[in-house]
Amino acid sequence: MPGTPERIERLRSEGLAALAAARNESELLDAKGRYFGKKGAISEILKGIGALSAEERKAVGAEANRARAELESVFDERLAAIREQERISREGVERLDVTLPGRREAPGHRHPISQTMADIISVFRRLGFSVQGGPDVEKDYYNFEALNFPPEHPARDMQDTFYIESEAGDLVLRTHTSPIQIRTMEKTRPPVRIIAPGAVYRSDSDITHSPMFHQVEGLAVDTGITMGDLKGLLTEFCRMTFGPGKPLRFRPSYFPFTEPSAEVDIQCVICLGRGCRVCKDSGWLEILGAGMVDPSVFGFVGYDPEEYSGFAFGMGVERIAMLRHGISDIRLFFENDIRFLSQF
Ligand code: FA5
Repeated sequence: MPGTPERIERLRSEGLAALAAARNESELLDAKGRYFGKKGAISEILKGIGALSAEERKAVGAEANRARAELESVFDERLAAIREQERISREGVERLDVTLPGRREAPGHRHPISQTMADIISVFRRLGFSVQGGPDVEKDYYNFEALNFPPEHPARDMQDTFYIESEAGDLVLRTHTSPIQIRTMEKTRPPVRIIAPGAVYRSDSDITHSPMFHQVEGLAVDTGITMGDLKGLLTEFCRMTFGPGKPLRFRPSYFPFTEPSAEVDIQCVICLGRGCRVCKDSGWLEILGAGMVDPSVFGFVGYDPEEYSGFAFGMGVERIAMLRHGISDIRLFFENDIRFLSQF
């Protein structure tokens, strides 16, 4: 029978249907024989191709070869599936090769920042502090105003703020964890001893600054609290976190919500104080800001500054992790490179 593209198409689809319908190996071989085996209809067409005109020969040849290749590949798949089915019904089970090596699950672990955060929290828990939380999207009032940053105050520029569009125009991504000081004092009376860990956001990026990073805030308010208590606590924290003998220094500083204010630096672990690009040649890396709670902050929460005093601090978790592990670029923490993360 002459080969036309229409006939080849019909044989191709009949052949596919016969392969799909075959229930065992012999029905499969039968379908092959009829359609594309040595004496099958498509092979016959190819054999008779010499009788066609050059143009027809090309079209019919290409079509028939394509159909035969497709049928052969479906045949191979069906044959493998039918043989496996027959083997399973013969042996009753799927084959289990107990000599193959096992596939071990790679156990994960916590991210180095989460580990450092958990360690910081554990140190302060042991020192009698409880843990508080607060929202990442914060009201201007809590992030700035109640912390004694009046609107338009130049100190607001110390923190490169991400503003959130809102009707009242009063939302920001919190630039520090200090708003939790206000939220805590609004709902509790002294004595207060809390820490507040969490993510904070600033438009800031280089080897020691990340646009999203973590802080742990601390606040203690009671009668008779002094700067000596603050220094003692932070010195003990550093001893517990970095081990004894790690040089640290208190430096005078300024924050609108503490007076007096200080910053604490730890000797740079990368250069051991000699000066490098991580510590900007100073030999020190700043880990936290701190100070005695400014009496005007107590005014916002209704605490009597004549009766109570307190200290507060806010530490950078990434900086502490960098110092503990000798890491020279903060951005490594956020690149999710498993070769880096699996070292911790
Ligand atoms: C503050 O954020 C104050 N809220 C800290 C504070 C709390 C002072 C309570 C007084 C009382 P500062 O902007 O310096 O301060 O940030 C605190 C720490 O966060 C820094 O010492 C540093 O360790 C870390 N830090 C600041 N910016 C970044 C950043 N972009 N990336 C990573 N760490 C940062």
